[in-house]
Amino acid sequence: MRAHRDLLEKSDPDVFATLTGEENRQRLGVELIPSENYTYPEVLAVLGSVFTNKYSEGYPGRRYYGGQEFTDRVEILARERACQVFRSEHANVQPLSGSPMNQAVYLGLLELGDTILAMDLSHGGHLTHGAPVSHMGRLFNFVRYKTGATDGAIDFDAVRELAREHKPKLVLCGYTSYPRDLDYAAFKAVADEVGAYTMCDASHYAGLVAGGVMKNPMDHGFDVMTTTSHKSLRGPRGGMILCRKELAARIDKSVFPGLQGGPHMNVIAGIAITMGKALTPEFRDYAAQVLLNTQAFAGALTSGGAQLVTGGTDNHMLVMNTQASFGLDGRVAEELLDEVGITTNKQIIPDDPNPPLRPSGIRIGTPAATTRGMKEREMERLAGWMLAVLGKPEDAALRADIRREVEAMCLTFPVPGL
Ligand code: DSN
Repeated sequence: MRAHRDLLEKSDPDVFATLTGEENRQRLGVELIPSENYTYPEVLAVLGSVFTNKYSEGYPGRRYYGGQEFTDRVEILARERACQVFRSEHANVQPLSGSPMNQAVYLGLLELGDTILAMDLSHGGHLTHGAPVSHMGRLFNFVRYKTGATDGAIDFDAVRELAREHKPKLVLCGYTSYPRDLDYAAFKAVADEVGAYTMCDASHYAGLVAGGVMKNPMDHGFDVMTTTSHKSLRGPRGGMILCRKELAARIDKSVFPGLQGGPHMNVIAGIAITMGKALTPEFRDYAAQVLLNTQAFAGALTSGGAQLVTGGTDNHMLVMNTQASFGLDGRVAEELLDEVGITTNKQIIPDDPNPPLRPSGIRIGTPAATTRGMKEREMERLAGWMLAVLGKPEDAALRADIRREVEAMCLTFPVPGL
């Protein structure tokens, strides 16, 4: 690695400067975007390895190019380990990322124009769960369920009514901005009643499922679970589709040749490593600490007067209503926190009256900070700094002081791989 860096520094100092700049940003700031993490040094090693040189269209034992002895072996390792981690009968580890992963499921199991019942986007659903600006919103007919106004609970009588009325072919749960666990048995009962497939997009919290601290949709008879590999799982940027074996051929065909060409074998090697790590006791400890950290964060923020969507959290994230808490929209809050080295992201909240680029809230997540070894005490310090910054948006001197404190704390928690 050292030799590769030296070569880059000499041959392309402009790109090298962006790399070292980003390394410093990561080292000196706290990453609280709930979908981000610091991957394992071993994963960094295979991402920058000769696996990136290889075309491997097809699947192990059925490729369209020669020279597949080692790519076959590593893809089989990734698939077998993923099945073990999530107690699934089949795994496809080729999706290039989260959006094509979900698209491959819809296109593999449904006909164009079919109805999908999914979570309302402002209540936490993802773009690929039917946003009108996503191609999926044009190709399929999405009907949306919402979450309860105070505690965020899902009203399954209302979900069942929607299902009876619209007869979806797929009932989809999972989310990108919702701080609670899900009742998979209740979703499955609704889907069974109308003869629909069940699918969970667990991209955000799959690491907590793997670590045994959140429920696993595959334990509740779900047909399909999708997850990206780089969020709470700490892997490379990629996607996985887990499914029952009866659906395996349709899913595989939909990913390749239906939607994609050559898989990224360096990423698949990284997924194999990530799944191996997810099977260890250390990973269970990590997942448990992520939950302890979000709970400590939530407690400190609410006792300081902040308003959290649903009132708290069962997972790795918090959604703060910055408008109601501090009279600041999410964009301003994000920018103020950026100034002190605390990275969050602006976020729409349920039925947000404001537009997505100036929404009413921010998301806060603990997977990355937990990877650095931060615990409840650091979460409380971070919450205190956030309350101070957002409570006094006009105070630039305060932000300069807090930035120094954030940097000092960060230097005592090294980023893995740096
Ligand atoms: N961009 C991801 C997130 O931040 O939730 C989802 O794709």
